[in-house]
Amino acid sequence: GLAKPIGLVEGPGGLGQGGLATTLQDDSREAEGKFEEYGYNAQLSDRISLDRTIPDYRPKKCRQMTYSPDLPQVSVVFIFVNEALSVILRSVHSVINHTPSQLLKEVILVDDNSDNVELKLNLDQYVNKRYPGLVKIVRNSRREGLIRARLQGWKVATAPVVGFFDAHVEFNTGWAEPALTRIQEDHRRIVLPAIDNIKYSTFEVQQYANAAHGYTWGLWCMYIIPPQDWLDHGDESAPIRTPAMIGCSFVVDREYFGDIGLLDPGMEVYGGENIELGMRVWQCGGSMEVLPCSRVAHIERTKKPYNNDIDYYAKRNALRAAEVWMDDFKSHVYMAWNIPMTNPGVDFGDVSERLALRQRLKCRSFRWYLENVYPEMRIYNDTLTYGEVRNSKASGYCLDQGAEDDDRAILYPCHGMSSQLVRYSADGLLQLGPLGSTAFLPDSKCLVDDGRGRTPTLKKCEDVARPTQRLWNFTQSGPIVSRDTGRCLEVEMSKDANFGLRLVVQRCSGQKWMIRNWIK
Ligand SMILES: *[C@@H]1O[C@H](CO)[C@@H](O)[C@H](O)[C@H]1NC(C)=O
Ligand SMILES: *[C@@H]1O[C@H](CO)[C@@H](O)[C@H](O)[C@H]1NC(C)=O
Ligand SMILES: [Mn+2]
Repeated sequence: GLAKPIGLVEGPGGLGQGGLATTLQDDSREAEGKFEEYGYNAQLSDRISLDRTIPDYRPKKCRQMTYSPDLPQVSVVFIFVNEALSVILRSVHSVINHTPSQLLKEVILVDDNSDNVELKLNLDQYVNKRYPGLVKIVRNSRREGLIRARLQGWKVATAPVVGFFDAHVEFNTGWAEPALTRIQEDHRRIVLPAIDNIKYSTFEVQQYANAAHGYTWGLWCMYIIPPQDWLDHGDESAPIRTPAMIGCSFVVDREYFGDIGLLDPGMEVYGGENIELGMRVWQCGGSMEVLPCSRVAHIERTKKPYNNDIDYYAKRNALRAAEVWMDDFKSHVYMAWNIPMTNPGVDFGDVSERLALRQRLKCRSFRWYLENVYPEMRIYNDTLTYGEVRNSKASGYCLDQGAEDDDRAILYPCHGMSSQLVRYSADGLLQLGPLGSTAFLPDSKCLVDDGRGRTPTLKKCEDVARPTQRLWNFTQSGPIVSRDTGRCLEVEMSKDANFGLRLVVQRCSGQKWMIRNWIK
């Protein structure tokens, strides 16, 4: 079974308090403070050996494989900001201990302007003494974000292959050889070591199931089930085709990475660059794969740096990727974030250089990529209008999917988040709630007038008994009329309803509805 549910990763989430039980009573306050600062149990990390070896979770077959004696060398880049020193050092020790020394050219630590003093002198002194000449430290004089921090590391790297990692990882035995082999065979392959989990509270390592890395239309990453042909093939050690990457670990030919445009330096902080690289490498003639024989364990922190603004940056970066790589499908990204396509309220900067790059590399269409690399994506190209829907009788209120497990649409003060995403499609469906995005997630539901009672319901579109019950006529500033019953969706004032407003289907009284955005 899967150790990791298929779904969003690295999303917001509360602190897991359970792990703190492992720390002693008298210093629990300090432990808690560090936990909140780093998003993992840093005090426990300080007590765990820097040289521990994690369990070997490679598929059995990997252990029998042999590799060429002339593999290219790798430069390993770790990026960090305000990370616990022991966690960074364990990442460094781990890669040095688990990479054949003739293959490891250097380790590059990129400090994105951390505040912690122990990450300055202490770190320098430690690595210069312990690993003289092997570890380079690059320091950003201002905070650039983790995307441009990786690019700083790439500039300094000298080996033919570069691996980029978060600085809270540990390496499995034999991680390097299969990755370097795949890149030596074809330098246009971007290789992702398979990811296992280091529990943030106990630092135990837990194996994750084989997965590819996908994303939603908001361009937020998630683990997905490997492609059917990989599953059918039945070889757990085989590379897994992947549409994009989670981003905490990837290995790439140094020159090729430069040729295809690195990561978009116009993106801020992190989020979206991992998806954009996936689209770009595939559309421009390369490929991306997860390699089950090459494994890295990673801490999913409960708290990230730049946490407060990450939604804004993820949205901004997503729009850059959409505008450059997604052709007509860029509408799906605007829909997913529930923002208009013109004047979206987000300044995504200048993308002209990225568009020129796409021209220069003569890259394929996004449609080609969807069909060949990410067929699990749901396509919403029949959408005519989308966004918040308001009634002239209650203008501060919007149609809302209400509680997720409930089948009632409601009116709720407008906030523009995805529970208030309404889509009206060419065939007359009126759908509410966040885009399901892929076959792995439930899709938004259809508004239904089943002719019984006065309450409109929300149902899975395919479950509606009579298909016409889910069809509506809707024109801007006009009524919303059921094609099945001829009744109208209307607002009724009622003392005992939430906010004094009830959503009903009734004989049309001439109420008008407005929807916010059009697909261009
Ligand atoms: C929508 O996408 C489907 C599947 O790719 C395609 O067959 C259809 O022609 C598209 N429709 C429009 C309006 O672009
Ligand atoms: C819906 O619109 C179509 C096309 O304009 C029209 O023929 C039909 O009568 C309308 N249905 C209702 C119930 O208003
Ligand atoms: Mn990470």
